[in-house]
Amino acid sequence: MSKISTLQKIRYKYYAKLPDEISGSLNGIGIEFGEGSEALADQEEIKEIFKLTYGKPAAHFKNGKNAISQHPLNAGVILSGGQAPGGHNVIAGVFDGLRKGNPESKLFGFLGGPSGLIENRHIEISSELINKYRNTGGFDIIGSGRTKIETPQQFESSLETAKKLNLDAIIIIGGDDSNTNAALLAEYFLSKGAKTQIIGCPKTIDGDLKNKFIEASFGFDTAAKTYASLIGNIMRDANSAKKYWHFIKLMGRSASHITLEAALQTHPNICFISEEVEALSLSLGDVVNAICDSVVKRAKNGENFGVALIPEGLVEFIPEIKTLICEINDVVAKEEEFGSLTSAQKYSCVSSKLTAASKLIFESMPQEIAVQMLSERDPHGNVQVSLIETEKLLAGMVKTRLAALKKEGLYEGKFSALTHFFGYEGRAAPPSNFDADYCYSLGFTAFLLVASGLTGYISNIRNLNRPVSEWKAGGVPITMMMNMERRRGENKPVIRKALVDIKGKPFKTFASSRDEWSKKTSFVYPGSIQYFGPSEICDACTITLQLEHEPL
Ligand code: FBP
Repeated sequence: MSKISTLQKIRYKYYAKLPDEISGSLNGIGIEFGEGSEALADQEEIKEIFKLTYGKPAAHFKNGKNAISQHPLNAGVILSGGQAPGGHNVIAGVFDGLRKGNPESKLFGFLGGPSGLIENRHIEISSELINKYRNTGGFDIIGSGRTKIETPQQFESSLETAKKLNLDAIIIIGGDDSNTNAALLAEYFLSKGAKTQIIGCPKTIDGDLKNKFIEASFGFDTAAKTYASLIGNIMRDANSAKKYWHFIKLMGRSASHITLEAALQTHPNICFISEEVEALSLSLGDVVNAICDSVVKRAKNGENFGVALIPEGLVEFIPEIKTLICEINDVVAKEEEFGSLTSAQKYSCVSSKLTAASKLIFESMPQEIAVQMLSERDPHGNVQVSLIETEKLLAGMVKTRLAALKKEGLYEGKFSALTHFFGYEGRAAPPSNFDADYCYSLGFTAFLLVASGLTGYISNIRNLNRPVSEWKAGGVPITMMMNMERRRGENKPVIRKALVDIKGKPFKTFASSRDEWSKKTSFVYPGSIQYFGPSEICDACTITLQLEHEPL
């Protein structure tokens, strides 16, 4: 029996589309440059760090005089960080571009993320290999990893690998932190007189690598649609059985873009957007009360069921918990042996060193959740919010509060909660047509940037709410998206993360309906992603992207 699903076999044959301006002969593709660029903020400090790559102009490819080198090139590719649907198509786009430029060109894939470059673990990508991965989800063709290239030794080893493989370019497919790393590597290689150019590609399901230059990170479309489909199924079950409240936590790290998109698609009874929670300085008690309010009102209508969406980063945005997390970070950083302590020892060590206010919150949490807050930070210093079971914390607190309301005669319903966490269900899903085309275009554009001799740029496709034929391809200097931020006690240049803009159209659209949704069952069931059929269901982009393109 074949190990390949029928869908996968058929999807191999999907012909990923390119924007018209870059789909013809390479001889007919010209490049146009804008004016010199500036960083988003802290320009002087960033200029000082990126002496050789700072200030370059954004580039745009269009029909015109040939600007694309067609010499044989050797390139390497790295998948960095969490999986996002479409990564294989980025590699396919780079591969096809290289081969279109010159059949002698070679593409190497570094294994297991950036550590593959540092340790020179690689494979050569052949057309037989890439054909097995076209339009598929996952990063399994070469694997991914979260190693950050940061020590002088790691930079040197990366350079050694690039020299050994005689690399003209390395394409780094990653999120904000990985693309920051790409910019640092580009600067380092230039400073060493190395020929290897570095180009980034914007990846992350979280949707937080976007700004006025990057309209969306790839993978967001497929992942958000996958979660919306699952949430819709749960809603339909809830509306059939009419006996459970479902608390659904959704991936997305700090940003609530995924949760917001899922809410726009499915109309839940309750949905928190972390960025608003922070702006309004809501306490954990306020969050619990907001849920109870909906439960009580719906119970009065005889509807003892509902769905609440919770972004995974929520706890970081509740001011009192944010302070607690900062204090925990300080304790963990100062305790050298912290990693080797047992969970119980970690708990009492932290608890004994917190301020009175934080200690009160820490100790009032169920111990298993408090311990989740102590888990190791990721290599970029981020709290691993996916490991904190906020959905269980809230379901438990709501239950306790409702029991108190019942005693006071303010609530008469029945409350039974089920909890879910959706993240891994969507990160490696077969890419939607949007992501299949977008990723292929990003990869092909990365090749064009390499063949145009650029370094320290991120591949950039715009006009994404339009048909693919009208998309615009180009590149933006990574430093243009940077500012200085405090990371692990030091000021560092980083790409500014895009959180949900609570003045933006997607949030406002959600906010204008949520009161009604909280009382009245208004669920929408989007169903699963469609790959074949009418264009309005197969090719539509996310509601977020559509709304972001509309005037305010
Ligand atoms: P990236 O930022 O690397 O794209 O990862 C996204 C993400 O899926 C987050 O939503 C989530 O918090 C995190 O990865 C979980 O990562 P891991 O599986 O490595 O713990």
